[in-house]
Amino acid sequence: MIRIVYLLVRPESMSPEKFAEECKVHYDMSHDVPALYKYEVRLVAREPEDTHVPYLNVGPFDAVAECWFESDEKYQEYLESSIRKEWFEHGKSFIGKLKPIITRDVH
Ligand code: 3ML
Repeated sequence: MIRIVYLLVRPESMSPEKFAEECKVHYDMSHDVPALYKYEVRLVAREPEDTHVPYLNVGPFDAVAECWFESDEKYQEYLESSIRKEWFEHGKSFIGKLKPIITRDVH
């Protein structure tokens, strides 16, 4: 499984409420994107700093998302799809900045 995590920052001019609404629209749209096995987007609710190990300050960001793909072939199919391109157009309308992180299994 290919899994890509994203940190999302809302545009400076957009309210948190509008950003939350657009995240929901983006989540609903994800169901029509071919070869995307799963998409999740979650709003940042709190960022506790009282960690048991030294705190890493990252951000600020407003949401965390993840895309799952079953294989490299499916990922290619996703990239080539016109519905995926429309989805990204919607992304451009509410994502101010994006930090992608391609993750891999521990073993
Ligand atoms: C890549 C993506 C990260 C995310 O949250 O949504 C997708 C598509 C997009 O950026 O519009």
